[in-house]
Amino acid sequence: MSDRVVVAGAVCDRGRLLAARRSAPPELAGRWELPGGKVEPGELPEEALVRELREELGVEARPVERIPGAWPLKPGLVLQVWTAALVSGTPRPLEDHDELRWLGPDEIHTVDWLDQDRPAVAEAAGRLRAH
Ligand code: DCM
Repeated sequence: MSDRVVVAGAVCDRGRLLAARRSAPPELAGRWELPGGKVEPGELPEEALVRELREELGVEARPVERIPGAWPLKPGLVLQVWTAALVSGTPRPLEDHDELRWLGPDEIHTVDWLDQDRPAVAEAAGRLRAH
């Protein structure tokens, strides 16, 4: 059986990347991540990303492109990441997070990212710098 996918968004706006601090579970609380969540059966990853960003942040976002790679989270669960553009709304920590921060390319390392998010964060930060 194939792995269940967790999809996360490298949400970019005006040259900055959105970081979200997890409020749960206890072993992940306080660490920073690219917001997202599990793809539901019958959903495309891009659809799941739009839904999760709407639920968690109260924004409309548009998936732009997949960041190559897939990072194992635990047995049967794998992380995939898309860059995403903010279409409307101002992100607020509605679910799962207790703080949000917009980070410029030189601020990427100022928060304690989840280990599994770091390769995609580095790639997204490089793309911010290039634009
Ligand atoms: N997860 C992660 N990195 C992200 C988003 C989620 O490692 N950027 C992990 C945390 C959980 C699982 O995926 O183990 C499901 O996420 P959630 O609890 O947000 O649905």
